[in-house]
Amino acid sequence: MATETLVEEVPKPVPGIVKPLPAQWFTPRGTNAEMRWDALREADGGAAVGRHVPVERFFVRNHTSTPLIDPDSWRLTLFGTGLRGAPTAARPVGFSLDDLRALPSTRISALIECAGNGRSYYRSQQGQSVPGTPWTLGGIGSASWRGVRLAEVLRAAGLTARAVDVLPAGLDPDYVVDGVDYGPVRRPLPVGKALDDVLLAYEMNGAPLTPDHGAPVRLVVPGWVGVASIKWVGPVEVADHPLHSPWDTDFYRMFGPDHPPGGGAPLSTQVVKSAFELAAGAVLEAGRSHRLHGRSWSGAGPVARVEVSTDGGRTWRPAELRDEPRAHDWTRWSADWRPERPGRYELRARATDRPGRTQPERAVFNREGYLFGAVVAHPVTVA
Ligand SMILES: Nc1nc2c(c(=O)[nH]1)N[C@H]1C(S)=C(S)[C@@H](COP(=O)(O)O)O[C@H]1N2
Ligand SMILES: [Mo]
Repeated sequence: MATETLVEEVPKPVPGIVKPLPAQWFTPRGTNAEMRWDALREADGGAAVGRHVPVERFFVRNHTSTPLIDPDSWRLTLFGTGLRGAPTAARPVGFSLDDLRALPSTRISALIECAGNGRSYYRSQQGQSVPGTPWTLGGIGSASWRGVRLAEVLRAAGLTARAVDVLPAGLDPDYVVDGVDYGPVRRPLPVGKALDDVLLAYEMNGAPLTPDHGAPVRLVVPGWVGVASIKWVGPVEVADHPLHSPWDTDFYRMFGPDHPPGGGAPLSTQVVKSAFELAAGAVLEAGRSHRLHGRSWSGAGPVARVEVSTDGGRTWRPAELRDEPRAHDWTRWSADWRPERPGRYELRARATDRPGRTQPERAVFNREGYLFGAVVAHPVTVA
């Protein structure tokens, strides 16, 4: 009947993600939703998104699906040989959400960026085919996070000097591929990083975490690949010996001819990247001045400088930095461009971080297509 047709539900673009995913903000990618960079800046100089990406526009990377967890019965449970008395998983040290909120809180600004962000450019720029989610550059977002330092909770749980690894596990469904059950998403963190700057976050941009981003509590591991920032964290093993999971042995390491036999070290620090707040293939008017906007970031430290090329990489000029560069967050920048002649152009942005790492012309191939940090060619048409 006609009326039924009218109320027919539009299928959700990504099953397993709870929040709406409007097409003007997101590109669906399997179980994930990529942020559209052109959505950070409305057309014709309209309102821009600030340094932090609003929660409703933040990218989502789910191995399976977003679980709905009751915050009242939820517990963070710590156990293992790295804690005093070596509590077992069956009799762990438990913290409720109220317990965590009663501990001193900390607020940080930090990026979450998928290790596979930019993966599609291995194929489109380097002719190398890699499996996995074909992200462009939108597998990233910056937010303000509030929570309690993991260090605080580890100490309260009886951390000993012999602890070496911490293994937080998610409460989302087990990750199953081709009939192999890898168990819940979990990944070891060396105790040094765990004690340094890792947060158990319960707020994102000033509001309680939403289901898709890890409610009620997630890890935020500044500067590291996104998979370290375990969402929906529940059990945390703390051990006096190295811990492993498929996420540090099979996944999230570099394999291939340019890497050690058996694979490189588990991925940690993110590489330097840059992106324009512009759609690929955007059309710009000839004979007038345009202000190009973008953002650059690095897992290793603040951005030191950004250069922009509008002639396919032949000449470069400095972009104007619009933020005070900070570690673990992006720096916004702009550059003016007045293209006189219609035609196709390639824009490029190239950042250097304070430790001195500059985006290269090519990224080193690895079988899974992680850490694509090379300069990205951004096609536009001038008409
Ligand atoms: N429990 C759990 N934690 C997880 C994941 C997951 O699938 N399950 N995905 C990880 C990956 S690969 C990334 S990039 C980030 C994405 O965080 P976001 O969805 O809040 O953007 O969460 C990480 N934490
Ligand atoms: Mo990721």
